[in-house]
Amino acid sequence: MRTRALLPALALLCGAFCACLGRSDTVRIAVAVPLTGDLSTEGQGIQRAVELAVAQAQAEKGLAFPVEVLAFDDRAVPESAVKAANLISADPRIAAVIGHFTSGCSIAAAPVYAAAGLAMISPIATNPKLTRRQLEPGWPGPRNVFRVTVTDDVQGNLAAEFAVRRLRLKRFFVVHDGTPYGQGLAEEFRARFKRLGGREAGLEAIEIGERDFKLLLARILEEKPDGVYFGGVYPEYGLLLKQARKLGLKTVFFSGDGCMIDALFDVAGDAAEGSYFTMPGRPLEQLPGSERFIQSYRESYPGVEIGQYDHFGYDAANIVLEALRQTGPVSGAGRTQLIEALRGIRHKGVLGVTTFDRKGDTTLKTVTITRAKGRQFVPVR
Ligand code: ABU
Repeated sequence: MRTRALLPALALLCGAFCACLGRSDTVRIAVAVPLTGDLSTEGQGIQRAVELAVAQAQAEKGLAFPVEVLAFDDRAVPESAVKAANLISADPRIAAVIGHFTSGCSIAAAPVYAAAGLAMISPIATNPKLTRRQLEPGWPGPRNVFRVTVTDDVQGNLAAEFAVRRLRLKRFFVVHDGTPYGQGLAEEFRARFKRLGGREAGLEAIEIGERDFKLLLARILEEKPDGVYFGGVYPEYGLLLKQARKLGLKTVFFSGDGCMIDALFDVAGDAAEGSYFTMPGRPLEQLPGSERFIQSYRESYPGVEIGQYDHFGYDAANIVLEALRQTGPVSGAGRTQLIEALRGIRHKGVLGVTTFDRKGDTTLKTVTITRAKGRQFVPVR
């Protein structure tokens, strides 16, 4: 299996808050996401959202101490994520990590942070294993992992129910990219689809970075399924859709949040039209807490489109800031205090009121189904 290319060194970028450098009570928040590579647009958006949350907190003087943001590039490669996690854990002034973006990176890095007693909040890594593992024996530290997104068991189940009950589809061909996210989501869909009486027309894995799906599509054409379910992210999915439509494959396509990203339309063009997606939560504009976020994001980053999942990063950062207001500045071994504060947090943010369950997962469980229409994702359920 090919993986995205590794950078020899991790890029360490200082956030915009250098005025606070040099003060001994300065608290650092790390944001560890893909800043280069295929998923860099999403990572950079989350970085901007975290920096916005911190800048607002400082401007509103809601904090008695300075906070700075340090950004680390994991390139969406688990090995790079572990390197970043080691660097982050070694800095005693980093109080918490917002990250990582992919489930593969998050799962790889989480035990490193646990061993250092460092809190991690993933904005959008959705594989259930990420948080479940910390309840198992042998976890190398405190239960330090949190996330603000609903998980793939909920997404996969809802997609299967919609496919069977609403779309009346009986035979699905399932494709995934072999990653913890893509394969995990596809497995959740398969299991529920079969329990609901659906039949599997085929199951195939592709590789990250794969660009030519001729052989796979020939097989799908031969099987004539009612639908294709894809577990993975948009760069590969966009090409799969494009090539499928070019070959005249008219079947229904369905995928998850990793494909429901505007950049899909840049890759797939009109071939994405009519395909279905699941996304955690509700579309940003429909969230009651979104107005201030949208306005301040646009003021701070004129001309920059708000990414599909930037507000997840924004809420994650505000949750860390709220916990820091309770604990005051933490560093080194004292960072575990922040984990305790996060466990009890009740944060009213853009996503709604976030609290965490015993596993560290958000108690917000809404999933929306959308359909691509005119290069937009239109909610259908
Ligand atoms: N949840 C979509 C993409 C991130 C992940 O790997 O989970």
